[in-house]
Amino acid sequence: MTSILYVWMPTEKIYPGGPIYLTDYVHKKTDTEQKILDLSLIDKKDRMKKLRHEIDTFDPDIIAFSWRNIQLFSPKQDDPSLENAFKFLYSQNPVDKITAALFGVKSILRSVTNTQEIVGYINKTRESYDKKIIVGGSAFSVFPDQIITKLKEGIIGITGEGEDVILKIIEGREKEELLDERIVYRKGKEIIKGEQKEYVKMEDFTKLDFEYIKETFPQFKEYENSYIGIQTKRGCPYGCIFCSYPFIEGKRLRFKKPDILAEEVLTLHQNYGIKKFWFTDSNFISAKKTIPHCNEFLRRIIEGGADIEWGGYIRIDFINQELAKNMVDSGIKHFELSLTSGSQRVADFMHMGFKLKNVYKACEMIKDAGYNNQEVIINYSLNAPTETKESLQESIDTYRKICGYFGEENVKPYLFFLGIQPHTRLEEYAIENKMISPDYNPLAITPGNAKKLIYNPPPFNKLIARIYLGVMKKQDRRENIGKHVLLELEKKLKRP
Ligand code: B12
Ligand code: SF4
Repeated sequence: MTSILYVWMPTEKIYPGGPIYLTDYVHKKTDTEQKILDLSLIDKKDRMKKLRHEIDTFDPDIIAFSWRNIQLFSPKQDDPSLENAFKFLYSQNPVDKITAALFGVKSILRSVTNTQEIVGYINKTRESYDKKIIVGGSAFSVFPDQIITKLKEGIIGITGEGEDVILKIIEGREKEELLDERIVYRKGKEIIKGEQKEYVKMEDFTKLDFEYIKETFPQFKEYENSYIGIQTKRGCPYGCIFCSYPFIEGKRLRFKKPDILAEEVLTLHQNYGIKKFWFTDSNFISAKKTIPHCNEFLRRIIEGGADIEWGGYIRIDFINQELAKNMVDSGIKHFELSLTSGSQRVADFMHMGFKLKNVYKACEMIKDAGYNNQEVIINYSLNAPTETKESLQESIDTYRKICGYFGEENVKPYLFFLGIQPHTRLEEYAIENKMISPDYNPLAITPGNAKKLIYNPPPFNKLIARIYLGVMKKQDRRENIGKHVLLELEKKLKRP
């Protein structure tokens, strides 16, 4: 009988959905013995010792490292890294600049050290373990070329979904026989990649076996009060220029059956007391085709009488009245509208594929559905490609219009800057416009590089950064940073 040890690489505590889905799938198709070890829950100083101990006692035939995050900083409004990056780059106060530089060095060190730590676990394991090592997870999926070159030769990386490729590895197929999957491996300096011929058939997934999961993952109980990730579908048919999700999951939508999904939520709620769920799809509601599926899933949760709270990335431009009602009644935590820009022209340039008039119609539906004062978050990336003074004003106008539906006190514009990621059209655009060089290293975290990879070009870079820093200085405005930045920006734009 084959055995696999899955190792969830240390990151800020988050439910290890990837390895859990993999173990459940493998369990239903084979008699493989499996175990999940979550290194995030173990003190850093004890992690290597614990890993060695598990390898010695469990003696797995395959070690499957699951690596979720590599970019620990994020260009969003309440992340201290953004505030400090802006202070360092644009503050006119020399003391602020020095303090920010020190913070910057610290957060760069944190990111670099975390990456080195993770690469270290994999490569050190290789030194004393001569069976199969495989690596997957979303960090690997976004940066396969950069990561595989850091790992010892012979280790197999996998981009994207892992269910079927793991089955083939369990069957004993060698890397040369896996080129019909998205595998990545190294022969000296040469990187060899396979191409996935068939998606995993998500529509055939059966209900997760939680008793088995608790057995293979004894640390599961540590997550009972956290958001539990439920993936309802894979793929996103849109092509927003900054987004790498279609590269990770593919463009074709694949759905898990809604009755199975609802049963999973209800079982977790009723038998394990779970109250908080995150629908971890690239986008829970995206194209029109997703609407009937979302409706049936949410309706079944409501009928099951579950008192839960849920979140997820959603687009509302295609929702219908029934879905608006089901979202409200099933316990949506807040409406997070991923608009990116409130200017139709800029949204079109970014290939976002929505029409603002449909967003407004959807707001009306949500109101009519008995909306009960949840927060409405508008995700905005100010200073997006082709931004002008007029388009900035249009985003402010859109914010006001949405306030008109839900009340100013409930609407929170949430600001983040676009990050330039591999496998995106924005990366190509930035190279074409000489913002980054064609041979840039997306993982080199130097202050110069970080500045380039956060998309905030002139002429609005300083203006927006300084307005943001001004707002951050006032404690009472930190509650709704985005709103105050927009209002200040409007004042500045109106000045002759
Ligand atoms: C949902 C989501 C969130 C939710 C998570 C909610 C929750 N409770 O789970 C929220 C909004 C909170 C979030 C936050 C963050 N996220 Co996020 N998130 C996602 C998203 C959309 C889906 C992740 C997911 O859970 N998928 C479902 C599970 C089942 O899939 P999976 O883990 O990928 O596993 C599959 C495969 O990867 C593979 N696999 C996994 N492990 C292994 C191992 C082996 C050996 C093999 C063969 C295969 C394999 O098989 C699995 C099943 O098919 C992805 C983008 C995407 N489309 O993947 C970004 C993503 C994972 N997030 C990312 C980041 C950076 C973050 C943040 C750090 C952002 C920030 N700075 O705040 C935080 C970190 C939070 C934390 N504590 O760790 C990055 C990670 C990569 C990177 N660039 O570093 C991604 C890829 C987005 C991106 N393109 O940059 N996120
Ligand atoms: S931003 Fe959302 S809608 Fe656009 S491609 Fe990414 S997941 Fe799809």
